[in-house]
Amino acid sequence: MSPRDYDLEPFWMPFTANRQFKAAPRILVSAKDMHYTSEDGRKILDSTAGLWCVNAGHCRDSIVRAIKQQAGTLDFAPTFQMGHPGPFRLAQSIAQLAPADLDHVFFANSGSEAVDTALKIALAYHRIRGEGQRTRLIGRERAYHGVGFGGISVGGMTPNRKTFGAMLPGVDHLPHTHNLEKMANSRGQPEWGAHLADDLERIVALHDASNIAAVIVEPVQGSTGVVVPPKGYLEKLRAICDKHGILLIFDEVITGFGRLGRAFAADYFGVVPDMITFAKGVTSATVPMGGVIARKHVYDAFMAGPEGIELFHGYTYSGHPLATAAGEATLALYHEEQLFANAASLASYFEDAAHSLVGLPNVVDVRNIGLMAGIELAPRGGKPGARGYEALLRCFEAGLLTRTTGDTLACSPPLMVNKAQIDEIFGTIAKVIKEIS
Ligand code: PXG
Repeated sequence: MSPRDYDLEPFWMPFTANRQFKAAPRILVSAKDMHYTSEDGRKILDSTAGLWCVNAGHCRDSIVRAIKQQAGTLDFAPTFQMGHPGPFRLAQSIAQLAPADLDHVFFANSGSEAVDTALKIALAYHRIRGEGQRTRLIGRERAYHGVGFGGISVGGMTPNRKTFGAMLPGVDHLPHTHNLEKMANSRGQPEWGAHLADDLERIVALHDASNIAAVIVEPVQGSTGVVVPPKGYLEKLRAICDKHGILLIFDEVITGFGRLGRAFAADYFGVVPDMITFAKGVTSATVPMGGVIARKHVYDAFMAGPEGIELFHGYTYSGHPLATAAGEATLALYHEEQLFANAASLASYFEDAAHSLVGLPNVVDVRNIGLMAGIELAPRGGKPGARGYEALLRCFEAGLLTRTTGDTLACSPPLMVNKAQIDEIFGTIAKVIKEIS
């Protein structure tokens, strides 16, 4: 192991058991295509695209070139009452990629900011149209919408909420759709569960639709461990929102940019939301970026309002030159290498490989869609998460980067993955599952 020239202590690590990690660190020092290199010189296969974000693969030449070029040409320019070509160009490319009339893009710097932006647009949209009493927001149990106060308020992952006070008022949650009895080991969308969307009618009846601004859901829940929507569920949500004038927001921070083999999950499921939030894959994670894609009627409502600044919202780095350059190069690479089509063509191979784990010790569920799979292990008595965490550590020792949430392992490789690498991912996981008790 190379000697470290830095101290591990000052960095307060996010979503990490700091003391545990610093006692036995796992340090990555470089990456190329499908692999990381660890500080002890081992090649680690990346089965999670970093954190569900390196969709194009690591350190791709054309993206690296574009960022370098941009850094030496225009490092920063304001986008408040000023402009530079980057965000205009990238917004056009994203609008072309997005379905239907999702054709205007607001830029942020992360998924959390994208979510807060979408929730704020929803509130302001109703107000500018004279329905300012529509202030209630509806999220879902087990949802992850980032870590801003908006995102944790509509989110539904208990540990992310429980220590942070009262959060936003006026939020309701739909039930989550995961049910082991009804859907264990489903391949793709479960047959059972569309009726869970009807709970939205219950919430509408409770508050009256005239008070509800928006519903936000991840089309496929990622962070909670890959929960795939039941057949017909998203269609129902869309229909109920339409009936009551409620905006539907798809949080596509994970599902966007090819994860399901199409540009967006909205394409895959054939359901058009009023807004899509995105981040991660837009730049293949090379430079932080997020944003919101809004349908024409949403943007137009603001443009029909009073002259002057239509939306008092934005970030210093909305449309940052390095991010927009990275975004342009990333979208070009997705197109040149047909990476979404590669994901689509490998989805059934990936599904078979994931489901080969069914029946191994402690595997209680395997679920998948596109290039996402969740492998749920039974929790050890009295120690939820312990078995999953051990699996994560053992996979890393065996040369595989994976993710765990509780006792569920999640796989979401870069879209350039091939069959041999898919075999290696699930082969390593199978070996580790057999080893641990
Ligand atoms: N929405 C969704 C659906 C997400 O998955 C965010 C918003 C927030 O994005 P930022 O860029 O603010 O982190 C996310 C992020 C994991 C994991 O391992 C998932 C995320 C982030 C880090 C780890 O499940 N999702």
